[in-house]
Amino acid sequence: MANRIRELRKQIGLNQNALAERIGTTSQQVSHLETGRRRLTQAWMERLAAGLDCEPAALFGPADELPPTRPLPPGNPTMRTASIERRTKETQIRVAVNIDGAGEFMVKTGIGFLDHMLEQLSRHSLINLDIEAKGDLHIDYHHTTEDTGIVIGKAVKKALGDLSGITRYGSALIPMDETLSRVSLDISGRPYLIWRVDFSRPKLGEMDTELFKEWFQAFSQAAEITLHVDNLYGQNNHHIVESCYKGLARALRQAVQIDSRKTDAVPSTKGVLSGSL
Ligand SMILES: [Mn+2]
Repeated sequence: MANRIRELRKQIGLNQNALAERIGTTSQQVSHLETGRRRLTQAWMERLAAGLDCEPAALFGPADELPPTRPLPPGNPTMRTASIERRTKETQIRVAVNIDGAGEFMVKTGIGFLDHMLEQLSRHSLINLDIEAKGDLHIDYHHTTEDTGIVIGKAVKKALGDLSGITRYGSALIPMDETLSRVSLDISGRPYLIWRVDFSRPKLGEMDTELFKEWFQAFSQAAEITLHVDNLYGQNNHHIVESCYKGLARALRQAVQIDSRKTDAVPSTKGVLSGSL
């Protein structure tokens, strides 16, 4: 059955890019959803309905029963979304995030293990994450790993805007079998990484284990987050790094949450989050 996404989108005067921005995905995904190349799951229907300002059921049905719609104001008043594209000689990366998502992801970096980690990040933070990266993998995985950290960090920062209403702090203790890791963070505007994680093997899959610190460093700098990552104990290198990504996800989920007791204020006695202490 054909859907009416395109029709509804045109009715409120949005192009594919604008709708993509609004729901935290790429225009290519919107195109796939419109043509049916991408399956319209319940979660996608809810995102699209929010972006199109209609009920999910309105995405289907005969054209003559279109519900009345009103033009939307620019930007999205309900969801914190952003997309960023970054091109260098080493990498080309597109990222879209929706902070108020459901942990849906479309991750393609060309590095299998990194995809696995970024999928965990999305799934456990509930931040929707679409990422497409093309990097100079024929050299090594360094640039692609670091640059995905930069672009995801930038997208998260952009989507969070002026930080008003956020909980700001988050922390998580994540066990995986024999491993336990702790992640604490402050969405402070002050980038800082403490990384106390050691690996006993140089590689996981095709990936150098030393690159994980590079990713966390890049992310914390670009997102302007103070981030402390400690592996308290553990033996299995896959568990060690995965527990760090899951910890980041869980801590972020807490910290980006709108604090219902103080929804409109920036959580700082300075009235602004950035720069000096
Ligand atoms: Mn795993």
